[in-house]
Amino acid sequence: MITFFNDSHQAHCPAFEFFRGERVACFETPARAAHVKGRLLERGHILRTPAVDSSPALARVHAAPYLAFLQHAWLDWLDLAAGNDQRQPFPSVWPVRSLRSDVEPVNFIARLGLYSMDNGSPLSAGTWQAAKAGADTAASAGALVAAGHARSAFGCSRPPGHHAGADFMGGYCFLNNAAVAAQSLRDAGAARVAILDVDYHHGNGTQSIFYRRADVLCVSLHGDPLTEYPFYLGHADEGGEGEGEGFNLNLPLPAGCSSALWFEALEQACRRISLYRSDALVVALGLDTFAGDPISTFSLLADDFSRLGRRLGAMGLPTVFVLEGGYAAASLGINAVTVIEGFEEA
Ligand code: Q9C
Ligand code: ZN
Repeated sequence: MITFFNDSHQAHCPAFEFFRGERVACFETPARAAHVKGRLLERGHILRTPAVDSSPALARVHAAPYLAFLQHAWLDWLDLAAGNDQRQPFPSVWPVRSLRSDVEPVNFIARLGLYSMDNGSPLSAGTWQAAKAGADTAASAGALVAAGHARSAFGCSRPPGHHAGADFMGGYCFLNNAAVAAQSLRDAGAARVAILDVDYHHGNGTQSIFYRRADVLCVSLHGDPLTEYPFYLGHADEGGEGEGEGFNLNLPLPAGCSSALWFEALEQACRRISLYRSDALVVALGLDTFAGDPISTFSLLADDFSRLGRRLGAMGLPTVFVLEGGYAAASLGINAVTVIEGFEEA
């Protein structure tokens, strides 16, 4: 499969995150994408450097003040104090319920809190460059498929995107690559686009971006937010609002559930997408459903990833894959490419 890949993903390389109150090494690492690249090359897939600028799509799915904040965040951080190039900024305060989020403070950490849903999205010097290059891979894959030059393409993006909303980062995500791919397809003429999110975690950012729109159907299967991140979105009763009513489908599954149950949910997801009769499909390809994932509780194995790919291929739709989570880095390349090759087999 034609894959868009940019080595500047490596520029996003924070040193640590918080996990159960402790500083731990980041789960979301440059090695992840390196493993996917290695496996793609090993299996003879074609890697291209993205040549499409995602800026127009980004402007349609993200808020301008958030994009401006993210683009300048590292330099603003450096301006705060000598030695900050050796430190990582983290938000420490958030505008919940009765607080105002319509006035952007001057204080950098307060602005970081305003534009974050959690403290789990560490920034580093090259975060903007990497995230923008990742969004470019999604826009390039969308443009290629929209032009009919290929039935499918893979935007091998890092950092991931599906927790990032119109005006916030979260869950290791900064720019919503799946939303960029869907918007790129729409802007190139697809009347209806479906997004299927198979990451272990609910794609809260993607859902919220398209929640009031009928032109992009969002379907997600994921660990039940009652017990799993992102906790505050992803329930079964979230069906969309206004014009978007009926165009969001969540299929939460109990933590620890079997692959058999997961595939039953996938069937429901595929049925909903078929009914929608979309012109294209975007797959938010998280591989943290893998049995060996260090932060998740589903049990998918290699054969399951192949079956997933074949089922997606059988949908018969022009399809763009974008990489999301998956933290068993050494297995990520094999698992991602197994889905891709299953798709091509179908
Ligand atoms: N820092 C994706 O799979 N973090 N994001 C838990 C606390 C939440 C996962 C650890 C996991 C987010 C794209
Ligand atoms: Zn995930």
